[in-house]
Amino acid sequence: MKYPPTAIASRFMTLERHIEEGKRLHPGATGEFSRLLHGLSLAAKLVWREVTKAGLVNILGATDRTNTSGDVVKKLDEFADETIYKAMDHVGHLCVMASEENEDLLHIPEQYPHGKYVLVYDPLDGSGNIDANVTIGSIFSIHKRITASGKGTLQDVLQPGCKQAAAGYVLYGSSMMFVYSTGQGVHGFTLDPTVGEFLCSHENIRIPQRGQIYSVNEGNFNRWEPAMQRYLQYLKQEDESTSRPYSARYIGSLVADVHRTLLYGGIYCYPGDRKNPNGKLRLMYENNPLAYIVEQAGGAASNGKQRILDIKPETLHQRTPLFIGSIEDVKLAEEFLSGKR
Ligand code: AHM
Ligand code: MG
Repeated sequence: MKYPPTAIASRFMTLERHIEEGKRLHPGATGEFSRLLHGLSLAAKLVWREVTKAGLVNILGATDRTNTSGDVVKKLDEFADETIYKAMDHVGHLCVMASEENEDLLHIPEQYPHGKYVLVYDPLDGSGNIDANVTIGSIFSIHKRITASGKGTLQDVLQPGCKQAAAGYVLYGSSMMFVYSTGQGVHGFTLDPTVGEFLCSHENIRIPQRGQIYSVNEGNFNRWEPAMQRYLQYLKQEDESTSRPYSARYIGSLVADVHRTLLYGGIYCYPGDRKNPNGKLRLMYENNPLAYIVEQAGGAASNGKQRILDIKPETLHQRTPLFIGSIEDVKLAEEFLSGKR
């Protein structure tokens, strides 16, 4: 044989194959979980198709506009919301869904079978950036249901992040990426648009123990509590022995900011402030799935006092502060916020 099999395998590891191989690590796996991930990757491609057209067609307008074919034009975030729901509602393995775009639970239509998993998603995070062609993303979280059968309930959805069975995000950037974890490390796939396949580009991502980048909306500085202000000032002080000052990077698209943090290390913060004591980001749709990913890569995620994944959610759209990234950076932030430094 001309090429050794392992070389070919690592070059052409598709997302589909990766999911299938992962299934073998779980002897009792029925394949339902794999089909969920396939469904999500298809939904992601459908969203990406519209995202890439965003500058070409009049898709950014109000929902009541009509496009040249006479279809009602949807905003991209509403399109993404509906696309993910419709790609997943008939798969047969979900009992209920919840989306950041919807106040209430999204039930599975009666005519389709109900399964044992719950899907929670943020269809298009950072959508405020669409008009400027800045990277945006989708985030997803999968839990196993708690109730026995039939329609899923709020109880199935409101589980702490540590109970997630899988989580991931999709990045619509200069290329499109699908990053996911089922509790066996974090793996990143880049779409090859010429063949329509996600190919493994980032096997087993590990976040550096400590970084030199902080990412926060510093425009809110004067609203922060003094401890948070002191922490930021510390990061900006010059001290070669602790590699300070840190560099500042803030895209304002959570998925993109967290993705960079995952690869380069450092910390992303969305703290509480005088106006919004719990910050802006939502526990179920944003913080939990990203915390799961970053922990799986060897990092940490905290609300400043407590591990994000340990928080018991009380409501669907609850917000929490978020400090996420390299383990040492998150620990340092916690020390400042608890007044230990
Ligand atoms: P969204 O879900 O409505 O898009 O809001 C979340 C976004 C995140 O992507 C981003 O990190 C954050 O809001 C930016 O907020 P701010 O503009 O306050 O810095
Ligand atoms: Mg969001």
